Amino acid sequence: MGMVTKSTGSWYEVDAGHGQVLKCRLRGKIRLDDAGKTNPVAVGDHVMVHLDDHEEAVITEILPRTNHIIRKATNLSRQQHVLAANIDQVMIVASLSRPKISPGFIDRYLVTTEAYGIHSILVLNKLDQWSAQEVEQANELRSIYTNAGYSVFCTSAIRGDGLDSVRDHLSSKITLISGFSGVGKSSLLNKLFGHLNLKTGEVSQFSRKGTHTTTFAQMFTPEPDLRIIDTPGIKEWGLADISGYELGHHFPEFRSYLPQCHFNTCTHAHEPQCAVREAVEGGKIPRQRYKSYLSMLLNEDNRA
Ligand SMILES: Nc1nc2c(ncn2[C@@H]2O[C@H](COP(=O)(O)OP(=O)(O)O)[C@@H](O)[C@H]2O)c(=O)[nH]1
Ligand SMILES: [Mg+2]
Ligand SMILES: [Zn+2]
Repeated sequence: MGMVTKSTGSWYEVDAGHGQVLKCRLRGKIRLDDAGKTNPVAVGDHVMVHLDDHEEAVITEILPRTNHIIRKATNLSRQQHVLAANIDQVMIVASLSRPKISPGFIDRYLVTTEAYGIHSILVLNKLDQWSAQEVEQANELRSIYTNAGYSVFCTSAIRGDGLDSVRDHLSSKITLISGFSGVGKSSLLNKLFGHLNLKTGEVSQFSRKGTHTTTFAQMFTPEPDLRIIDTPGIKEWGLADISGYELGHHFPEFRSYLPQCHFNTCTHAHEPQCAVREAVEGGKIPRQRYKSYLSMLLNEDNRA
C-alpha cells in the first residue's frame, strides 16, 4: 500500500513508505467508472500496488477517500479533474499587493473548502513590504477571518516573521497550498523547509504561450508526517454543487443567525425578517463577507 505523491495522467509516483518511491502505471482494468471525472487517481490517494510479471509497479486498487478537491477541466466543460484527495487542510496564501489581494476570491476558496468539509488557514504574506495602510488592512482581514473561525497568520517569507506559527499548524498534517501566482507560496515553503529548493519568482504558467501547462498537483514530504500539496499554475478550483439556500451555511459566521430567519428557505438577499441581513446592519457580520456572499449567490457561474 502507498500514497500517490505525483500524477501525470499516464504514470504515478507512489510513496510506499520507508523511503521507497515507486513509479507506477495504472492497471487497465481500473476505468473512469465515476462518470465525468477525467482522472481516476489523484495525489493523496491511498492505493494498492503490485509488481507485475515484468517487475513493473502497477496500481491495482484505489482505497476509499475521506475527501477530495475538484477542479473543473475547463470553465465550460462539465468534466471534473480531481486535484487532490485525503487532505487535512487548505492553506490559502495571499499578499496584500503585488499581486493585489482579492477578498472575493478568498471567500470563494473558503466556501469551497467548507463545502468539502475541509478546514482552511489563511496566510497574509510579504508583511515586510506593507505600508501603514496595508498593516491596517491586514489587521481588519485578520479580525474578519478570525471571527469566522479561521486561523490567520501574517508572514514574511523573506525575513521569516510569523513562520513558527505556520509551521506549528502544518505539522502532522497533509496541507494543500493555494493562492495566486506570485504571493510567495514557494518562498514560504523554502524558508520553512530549506531543502525543498522550490523555484520562486516564476512567470505564471498560463501566461507563457505555447508551453504545456501542468495542471497536476504534487506532494512533498519535507518532514516525516508533514506533507504539502502544491498546485502549480492552478488559479482556482471549481465550486462544489451548492444551492442558493445552502450557500449561507458555508459562511461560518452566518450559521448562528440562519435559524432565526423568518423563511426557512431564506437566501438572505431580499426576504423580509432576515436575521443575516439584520446582523450585517447591526455590524455583527462584516459587510465585506456579506458582499462576497451576495456576489456568489447572484452569479450563477460561480456555482456549479
Ligand atoms: N518582499 C517580499 N517578497 C516576497 C515574499 N515572499 C515572496 N516574495 C517574492 O515574491 C515573488 C514570488 O514568490 P514565489 O514564492 O515564487 O510565489 P508563488 O508563485 O506563490 O510560489 C518572488 O520574487 C519572491 O522573492 C515576502 O515575504 N516579502
Ligand atoms: Mg510557486
Ligand atoms: Zn435570511
